[in-house]
Order: sequence, then structure tokens, then C-alpha cells
Amino acid sequence: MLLKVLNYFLKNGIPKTVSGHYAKPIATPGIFNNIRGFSVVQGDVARIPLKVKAFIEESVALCQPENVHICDGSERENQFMLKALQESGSIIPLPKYQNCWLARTNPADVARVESKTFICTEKREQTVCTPKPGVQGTLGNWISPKDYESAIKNRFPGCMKGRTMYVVPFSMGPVGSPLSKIGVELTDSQYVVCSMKIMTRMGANVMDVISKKNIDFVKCLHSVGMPENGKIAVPSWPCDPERVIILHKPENNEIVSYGSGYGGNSLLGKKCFALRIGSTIAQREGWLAEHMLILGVTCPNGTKKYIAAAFPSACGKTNLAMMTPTLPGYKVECIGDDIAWMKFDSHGQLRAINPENGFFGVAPGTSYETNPNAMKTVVKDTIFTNVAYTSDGGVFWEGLESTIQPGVKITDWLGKPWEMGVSKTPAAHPNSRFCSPASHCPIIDSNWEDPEGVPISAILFGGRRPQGVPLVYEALNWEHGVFVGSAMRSETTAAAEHKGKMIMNDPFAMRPFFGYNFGNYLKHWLSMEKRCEELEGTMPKIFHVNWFRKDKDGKFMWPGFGENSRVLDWILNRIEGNDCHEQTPIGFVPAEGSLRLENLETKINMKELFSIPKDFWLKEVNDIQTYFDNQVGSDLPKEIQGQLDILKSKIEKM
Ligand code: OXD
Ligand code: MN
Repeated sequence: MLLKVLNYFLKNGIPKTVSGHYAKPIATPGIFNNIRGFSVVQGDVARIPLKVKAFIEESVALCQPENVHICDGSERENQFMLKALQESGSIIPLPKYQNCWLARTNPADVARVESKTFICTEKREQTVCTPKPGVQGTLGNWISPKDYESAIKNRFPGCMKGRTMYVVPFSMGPVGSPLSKIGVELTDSQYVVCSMKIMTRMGANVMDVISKKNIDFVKCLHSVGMPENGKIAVPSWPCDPERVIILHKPENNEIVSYGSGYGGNSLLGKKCFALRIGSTIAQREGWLAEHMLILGVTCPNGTKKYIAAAFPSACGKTNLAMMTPTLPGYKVECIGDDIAWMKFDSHGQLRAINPENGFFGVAPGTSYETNPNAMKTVVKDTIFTNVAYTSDGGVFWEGLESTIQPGVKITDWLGKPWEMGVSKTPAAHPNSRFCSPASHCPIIDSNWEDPEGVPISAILFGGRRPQGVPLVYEALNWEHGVFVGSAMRSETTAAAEHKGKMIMNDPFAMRPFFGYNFGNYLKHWLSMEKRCEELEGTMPKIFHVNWFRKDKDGKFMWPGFGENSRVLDWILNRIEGNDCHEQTPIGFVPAEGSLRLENLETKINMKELFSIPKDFWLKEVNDIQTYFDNQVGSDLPKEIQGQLDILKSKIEKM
């Protein structure tokens, strides 16, 4: 094949007037002959470590792109990409803000596709538990090595013809931190490149880390794909929704994603790497990769504690992570809103980093009332996806009604005129997102990039539970806490392809993100206690919270948002070992008077908010048992079954 190598930008830089187009490739044979058969239109090939080069070569041979662009992660490069995206109609500028953009997808490509997400291992049981015969497993999807190969063969050959392949080196976690891991994503989507720049530490220095430390990296191959009939339905948002597939091979540290340009399907550092592959690495190396926010709380006496919290998608993780406390003297600072990597240090203290560099938050419902810090974060350097836009150059979604000035017109996420109070469909897609740099968050914690991570004192589990589940309860011990995580259930949301509202089991908020057999994951969690003991450390306390309990009339019983600082106050007291709790069959709840309620605008029916209805809990216990029997079977650790048995007998005795 003709060797065409362009070193144009390397030599000349990107032109001052960023045009969004590459100059014509210049053939400079011989210089880059380690990379065969394609034009490198941008980037320092000499800086690419050999193993990355091999990955690129192999993927180029498969996908046959026209060009290759090795990303350096510079702002100049970013502007070049944004300009190109604008020229192709993929994004529109939002002049009301600073360097903000709106992307609108093909309406068939709007969420993670869990049903098309697979983990490949030699044996099925390495990936998934064995469900009861006749029951559909819901704890991940396994694919055999043979089917994995053929899924790739059926989709990838030539899928990047006529397009540029971007080489995106990125670090999950601060570059060089002992807790960080490196990935290289190859993608044909500029939207992905720009989003990866926000969501990860991306750039040439990451290549240097791979070379210098000779460390392994996670291979991430992504293509928006090419429909079999060759027709791209929405040229500004190419994708192949019919044949979407998201594949992971933990054994090779490999992710292969085809057909979708959207979020968790395409920004491979996030769910695919930081959670699915991450959890397999964590199991091997003895740490935890979790779907958790991390926040710091400072109380009036100046004591500061860090808390990690797992809630299913779209249950308010970002809101909690950026909370403005209503309790005087309290301060919340944000480390991360979605993912935590946690490891014991040599003193047995669990420490966490946020492996991400940005927020990919659900937009609808975010407002100056619910999350002013997020609103302040998203007005600069943000890529919005599938929100509505306004005639004054801004964005709109459900929850921002009060920000719309008279006379301002709204265009919905599908590009159609939309009128408040008149239009029957939502203006923004329910899973529309903002993608913003974490550093722009006004309450980002000063330690958020600490390479050693922050010390974690408590872990919260939670979900949307309209019935029966109290505002907060504390697990009796670590084993009980692991059981509480395993039994998590929540009302479904729009973050994935599920339709309608139903209560779904979502253990550890990880159901769509486990990289290996859930039973083994539970064993791994249980084993943490011994690990900590050996290091003579103290385990974090575990709590369950539910901001979403409703009364008989369907009204929320707890105001939530900043008022959740009252719950954090009680949790901090418990971390300090204060005797402000009372035992119930399900765990410790606040002793009477210990949950601070002063100055609340609404009267709280504490009795109802903390009631533990016997009928509800008998059913809950049975539902959990059925879930374990159907979904986990013989993979369930005996300790977890033991905890359920104890709970059942306590409830029966109520
Ligand atoms: C997310 C999710 O995008 O959990 O964070 O779905
Ligand atoms: Mn998430």
C-alpha cells in the first residue's frame, strides 16, 4: 500500500486560523515506516511506545482509515476538532456561554445499550452467575472468545474508510499517580476526542508514561460504524444503531465498541474501562473500582471527612457530590460524581481517587435550585448532548423553566420548535447530558487530584425507593454492609434503554458495570475486611440512604438536595463514634432527636419517614431471596445468604 505520511502539523503546527481541515497529506517516505499503509496527518509518531504502535497498526489494518491523527491533547488541537465538528454540522456553538457546544445525536443513539454490552472470558461463569434455569440473567452478558472474534469481524473491517482514526492516549486518574491507569482509545469520532479531553487526562505526556514505566495500557477501539447498506441516517451523527456492540476482554485489557457515538458506549475511559475492565483489574490487584461519587464534608468544628456513595444512574449522584448544605457551618466539596477507585494504603486506610477528569452529568432536573454548582460548572468549555437550545444562544432542559426570558424561543433536542406549557414532549432528551471539566466546579476539593487519593470514612448505598425504605440506616458491620450493597434496588431511569418505571435490583449500583461474576465480586468485597485487618486499619462504615420515599399521596417525604446535609451530619456523628443511633431489624437509625431538623421549611413526618413496615420488609426479604436464587444461585457467598437469613428472622419477629 502506498506509504503516505504527513508531518504537516508536526512541523508547522495547526494554522493560526483553525480551519477544521487537514492540509493535503505530504508523502515523506521512510520516516515513519514503522506505521504502515496510512497517512499520519497529525502527531508525533516517534513518541509512540512500540506496544501502542502495534495496537495502532493492527487496528488500522482492520478499520482502514484514510488518515491517522495522534492526539497531543493541546487546546489548539481541541479548537481544531471543535471547528471541524461545527463545519460538519455535528455541533453548534452556544454563544451565551464560553466555549460551549451542543451536539444532537441520531435519535436511535441516546443511551447506553446494556443488552448489547458483553464481557468475553473463556468460561461463561467467569463473567456471569448462572441464573436459575429458564430465568434471563441480568448481571451482565457473556460472550465466548469465538463469538467475540466474529462480532469484530462482522463489523470492523473497513469501518473507518474515508475517515480519520484518532489516537487518544489517556490517563484514568492523575497522570503518574500510583492509583492511576492508562488507556489508548482509537476512535473515528471527533466528538469522542473532544469529550475524552474533558473526561480524562488526555495527551502526549501519557504516551511518555507508558514508555518510561513500560506499563501496560488498556486497548480501546471505538468506531461509530458504517451501516451495512452504507447509508448514514444522520450525517452529522454517524452511527450504526442496528449493529451496536460493546465488547470487553479483561484478559487482554481490551475494549472494542462499535456503532454508537453516545456517552458510556463511546467514551471508553468511563464505564468500560473505569468500571468493567477496572473492576477486573481491581479484583486481581486487591482494590475496588466502583460506581461511586466522592465528596468531602467539613463540619462546623473544622473536621473533614470523605465519603463515597453508590447510587444507580440518574439518582442524584452529581447533586449530592456538589451539594450546597443548608445546615449552617457545613461545607461539601466535590472529588468526583460517578466513579471511585479505592485502595488500602500501607496503614490500612481506604483511599480513593476519582479516575475521571470531568462530569458527564444528566442535564434534566439540574438547575440553580437543585445544583447551583453544576450550573456554574457547565457555562464554560462544555459539550452538551441532546439538550434543547434557546434563541439567545443558551441551553434549556426540564428544570430550567425559570431561566427563560420572555420572547426567547426554544428548539428541542430533535431540532423542532418547542413551547413551554404547550409542547407535549420533553424539550431535552431525558438522558441528555453536560460534559464539563471537573476543575470548573466551584466546589472542587483542593485534594481532588491528590495522587495518593483521599481517606474514605464512610460508604453510602442508595437508590430511588418510593416505599418502605427509611431515609438513612447504618449497617451493623462490614459483612452486613456488603449485604446491603448486594440487595440494593431502585426505580429505573433514562440512563439506559429501559422503558417505564419499575423497581429493579441494582447491586452496588454496578449491575450494568460488573466486569466479572457478581458472586466473586461479593467475595472480593467481603475480603476487604481481612485486608484492612492485616494492615491494622479501620474499615469505613456503611450506610443506606433513600431521599425518595413518598407518602400516601405520592409526595416526597424528605426535601432532599441541600437538606441531605442533615443526614450527612448524622453520618459524621456515627463516624466519630457518637452514640446517636438506635437498633432496628434492618440496621441502626438515628436515635430520636439526633437527626437535626431545625429550620426546615416543611414539617417532616419522622415516624413515617423512618417506619419499617413489616409487610413491606417481608416482601422485600422475599424479593431479595428470589433475586439471589434466580440470578446468583450457587455463586452467592454463604456470608451474604447468612445476612439475609438474619434479616428475615428479625423481620418475622417484628
Ligand atoms: C452514567 C450512568 O452515565 O451511570 O454515569 O449511566
Ligand atoms: Mn454513572
